[in-house]
Amino acid sequence: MSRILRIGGAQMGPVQKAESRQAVVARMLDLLAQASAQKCDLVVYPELALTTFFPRWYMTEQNEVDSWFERDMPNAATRPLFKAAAAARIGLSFGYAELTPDGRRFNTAILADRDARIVGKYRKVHLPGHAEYDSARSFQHLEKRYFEPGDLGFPVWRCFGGIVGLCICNDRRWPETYRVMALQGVELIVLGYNTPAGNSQKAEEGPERRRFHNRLCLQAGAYQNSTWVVAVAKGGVEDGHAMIAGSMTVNPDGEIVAEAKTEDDELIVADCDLDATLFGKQTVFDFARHRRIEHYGRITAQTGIVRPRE
Ligand code: CDT
Repeated sequence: MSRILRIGGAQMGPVQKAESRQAVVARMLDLLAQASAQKCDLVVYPELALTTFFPRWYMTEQNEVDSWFERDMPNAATRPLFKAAAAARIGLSFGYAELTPDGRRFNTAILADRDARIVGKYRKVHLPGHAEYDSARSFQHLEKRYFEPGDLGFPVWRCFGGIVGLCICNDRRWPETYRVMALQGVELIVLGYNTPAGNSQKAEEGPERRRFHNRLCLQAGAYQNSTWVVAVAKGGVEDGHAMIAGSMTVNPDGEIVAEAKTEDDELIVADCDLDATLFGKQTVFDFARHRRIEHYGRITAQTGIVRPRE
């Protein structure tokens, strides 16, 4: 049986601070309608899709912080999206800020099947940035202030006839992210991202270098783990802060097969043959034959660098 999934990467243009969840969901519904017209099986939206990228704003009032979080999923604002996806028989993935009943806060993404049932949840493990206001930076990135690191690891799920995993934004820069999922046989990794167009600590680093790093990580992650990767951005300028956009789908050979042309709401569509992951997994990246775990202990035994003694 063919395992070709048509996947829509639903890049979103900027979401301003003042934009309501309802207005954002209306845009997401429009992208879903485009995906449906193109017969997509799954549509993937960005990280923190429902709001602006609020971790760039320093906040001290917990009420204000919590206004960016969702207590339930689906909820009143997102229910129309789940309903429309179920009616169109299209799977969904998107990111949002999650506030749990016991008061924990995570940067979260969900995967829903064709009945719009949530079958997978992932909480971002690699939180970038800092926890306190940093006047040395040209702008803030306060994910370590507003979220705790994900506590669910890197699970994968049998869904859409294949094995699917999620990660979020900065996770894509870390080879461990892909490898832990690949060790569970992952065939498709979907992720959303909000990447600033500049480096707050290095003025000379602009959008071109940032787009290069984006492609470098996604293409290497796909190739080295023989998996499809669908990476979907929020782009454009949010309240004066530019982001790189550049959503793409990468095949298990590490080649880009679809790429966004704009920095706005834009659907990129690719047919992803999950069987195309098999060759790499059975040859160069046949983990069972070639991995040498006796030499990898440091990967889990230490976090920072330990240099040899002088
Ligand atoms: N949202 C998010 O994780 N952004 C980070 C910024 C870090 S800058 C290297 C990212 O990896 O794009």
